[in-house]
Amino acid sequence: MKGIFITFEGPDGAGKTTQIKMLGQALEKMDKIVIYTREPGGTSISEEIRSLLLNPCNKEMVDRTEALLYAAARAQHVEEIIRPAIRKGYIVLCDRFTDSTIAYQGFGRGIDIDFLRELNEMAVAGVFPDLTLIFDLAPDVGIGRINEKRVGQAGEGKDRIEQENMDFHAKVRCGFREVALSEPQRCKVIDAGRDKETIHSEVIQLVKEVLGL
Ligand code: Z5A
Repeated sequence: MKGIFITFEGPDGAGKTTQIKMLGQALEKMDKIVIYTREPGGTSISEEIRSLLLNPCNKEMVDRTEALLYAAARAQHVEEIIRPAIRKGYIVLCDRFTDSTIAYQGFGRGIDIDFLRELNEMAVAGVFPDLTLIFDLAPDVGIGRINEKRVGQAGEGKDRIEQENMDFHAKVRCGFREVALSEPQRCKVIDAGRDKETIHSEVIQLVKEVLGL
């Protein structure tokens, strides 16, 4: 039996991680096997690449290096975690995937979108999400949530991408909206400015449709 692959996308602080946990718990109560993973990351090689990408000391990283590193982390993640889990019939919940590359490196950094699409295709080698939930939120609200979350987390400052200015984050939000418009079958936009439970109800509804429940 083929599994289901669901990706969670959106600007920083949109509440993806929160909703993945809530959805995962609900699915586990239905006796589904759930794999939780994230990008960049999910494997030891990809987590090492993540450290390079998010380390605020790496200020000299050029945009092409950044794009290629996200793709390299993705290729490893797909082969080690995502493809095998789908083959086993599991439900894979992935915090960020290819659309983040289009939104951040394409719309945010200005790298050619067609080039990034080809790069994504090479990285995923045929593994595409069945459903993508795009959490839409004004960047100042998202960054505000992250700042609040950081209070009390000793030693954790903003990462390299979070340190970008509001103009960058606004472009990223537009990027996600464009992705959603270009692939309405796969991508569902969720208003992430509402309370967690209301968002969770919408998420469950959309996921049940994909699962045929
Ligand atoms: N990136 C890229 O540029 N290109 C790529 O191809 C890929 C990624 C794959 C990964 O960072 C970074 O890499 C990311 C994009 C870039 N940018 N940055 N930085 P990450 O994985 O560390 O961070 P993230 O994915 O942006 O996650 P996040 O910032 O932690 O946000 P989140 O997961 O969407 O939100 P959350 O942790 O669930 O919630 C944040 C806070 O808000 C928390 O305190 C919650 O309790 C609270 N929250 C959640 N929902 C609500 C609601 N509904 N109301 C009020 N408060 C809420």
